[in-house]
Amino acid sequence: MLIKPIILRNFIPVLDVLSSIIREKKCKLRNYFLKFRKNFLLNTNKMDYKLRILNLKCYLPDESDGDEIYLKSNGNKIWPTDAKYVHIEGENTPVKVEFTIQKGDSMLIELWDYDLLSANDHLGDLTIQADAHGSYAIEFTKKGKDQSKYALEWEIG
Ligand SMILES: [Ca+2]
Ligand SMILES: [Ca+2]
Repeated sequence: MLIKPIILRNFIPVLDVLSSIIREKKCKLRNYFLKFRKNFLLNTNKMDYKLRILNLKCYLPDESDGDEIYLKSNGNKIWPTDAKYVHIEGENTPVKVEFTIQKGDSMLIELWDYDLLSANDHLGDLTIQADAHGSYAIEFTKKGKDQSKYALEWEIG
């Protein structure tokens, strides 16, 4: 009859170790769950928007015989896609480029004039802010002392 308590007593440290392992695993599981929940919430708050750049409006070109215009974003040329530039003299020019943009994100658009004999002119910048669906038009903020006046029209859907 004495054997039983002795065996049981020897088991106690084993049980302690087991219970601490279980506690630790539970903690890891809980952390994993919390991390998953956080990522899930982050992902559901993100939303893809479709950005369509519609038109480039020129009210006044920089050069008297018109500008050789192209658009850049993040260091890359985004328009025109099939030529070096588009010759613009003061008109409404369809741009028709599309991007996927996430809600809340912004995109800086640079307006450039190509020059054959000198460095290209950075005519202006504007920021597209993807906050809500709708149609927008903003004038480029000028970078230099040129006389140009351009605006961009886009749509977020
Ligand atoms: Ca120029
Ligand atoms: Ca030029």
